[in-house]
Order: sequence, then C-alpha cells, then structure tokens
Amino acid sequence: MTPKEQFESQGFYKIERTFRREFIQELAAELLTGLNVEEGIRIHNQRYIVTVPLRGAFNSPELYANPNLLPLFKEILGPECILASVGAVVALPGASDQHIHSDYGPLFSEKPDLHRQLPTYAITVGIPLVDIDVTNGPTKIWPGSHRTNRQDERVLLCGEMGDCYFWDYRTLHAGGSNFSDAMRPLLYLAFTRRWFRDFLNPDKLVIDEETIPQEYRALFPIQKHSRIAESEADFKRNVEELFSFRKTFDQSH
Ligand SMILES: O=C(O)CCC(=O)C(=O)O
Repeated sequence: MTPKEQFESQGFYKIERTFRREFIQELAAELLTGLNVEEGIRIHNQRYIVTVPLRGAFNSPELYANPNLLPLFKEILGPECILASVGAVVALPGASDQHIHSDYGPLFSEKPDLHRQLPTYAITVGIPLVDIDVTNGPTKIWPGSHRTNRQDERVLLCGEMGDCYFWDYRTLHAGGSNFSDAMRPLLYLAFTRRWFRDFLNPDKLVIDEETIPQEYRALFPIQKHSRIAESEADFKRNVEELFSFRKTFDQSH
C-alpha cells in the first residue's frame, strides 16, 4: 500500500525522521524559551494550546512545506491545499488523559453517516518537540475510526524528535497522560482543502506574509491574514466564545 492508501485506510500515518533532529531541537529551544502556557488556552487539566507564530526558526519551508510531507498532503487534499493553523499542545506534568474526540463534526449535520464516507478534507500533523514515549503523554489514536467511529483497537503515537504523525480530522484521538516531570510540547500544523474553514477549533495562523517566499504564498489562506491584526485580548475572547459554542455543538452531535 502507498502512504496515501495507508493513511486513507487507517486515518493516520507516521513518518520517522521526517525532519532533521537539529532543526526540531532549534524549534523546541525557541518555543520553550520563556514559554508561559497560561497565555495560551487551557483545553484540559494541565493541557494547553499555544499559538506558534511562523517567525524565527518556525518561518521555514522545512517546516511548512516539508518535501517529505507536502507532496503527500497535496495527493490527499488536492494540490490547492492550505496550511490553516499552527500551534502547540503542551501537556504539563500531571496532565491526565484527554477525552476521546475527533477534530471536527459532520460537515452536513443532516447526514452524519455521509461524513464518514467522504474523502479527507483536513489533516492535523503532530510533531514531537521532545522525544515522546509512553510516560510523557503520547497521543492515543483509534485506527479506522474516521470511517467507523469505533473505539476498539488503540495505538499510542510515540515518536522521537524528527518524527511526525498525522491524522484525518475525523479520526478519534486523545492526548495521553503525562506521568513524567517535564512538559510534553507537541507542535501541530493543520492542512486543509482550500475551501474548508474551521470554525470549531481555536486555530490561529500568525505569519508575516512578506517574509514568505513567493513560491509558498499559495499555501496560506488569504482571509486568515486579517487575524494578524487582532489583539491577543480579542483573540482570547473569540476563543472563549468558540469553546462555549463547541461545547453545545459537541453535546448535540
Ligand atoms: O495532546 C495531545 O496529544 C492531543 C491534543 C488534541 O488532540 C487536541 O487538543 O485536540
């Protein structure tokens, strides 16, 4: 089976040594220096999402247009796919298991079964910024659940710095408990079909457009650039509204 076929059958895929380890170490050092998770969004006990601007070491095609990933994402999502958001999920020591969820609900709520038959429209990519093993909070994933919604067989996504894994927005997953005494930062990038707009997740894309080489500009959604102008306070307020909306949405689906 090709990587695309495996991804489409399992709803996730892992690639070892996607990135240079030194590159990931550089990203980790930059993110973790002075990181205050309280400035991010608390999504669960001891688990936070922080925005990661594509600046400094993060402003690199090695990250957002990686040759080991982007061609595959274009195969899966179409050649016009976009990078919709970039952030990190930080599980602090003591973080407990997150609830099992998918990253999005049915596109057409009147036809929930159709949702699981559709081709992939969005992908979340997880990039460990520390080596992740069973002790420090691997993401748990349920193979095939993008098609079946079943929660039987479970896989733990462990990975070293340089590895990455990605899942279909519909695949069931959950952040695992962090039993270690260090934080577990997982960088994430969301790639989507060009027409898709995610209104359920607190995504934020911060780029300085003029620093992106012309050949990569098509990778970024035009409307979202306006978010750069928003203040952090506006953004936090939006996210709080989004979460209260999402809670109602999750309960009714
Ligand atoms: O922390 C993780 O490993 C996964 C987090 C996640 O799935 C989420 O926040 O939606």
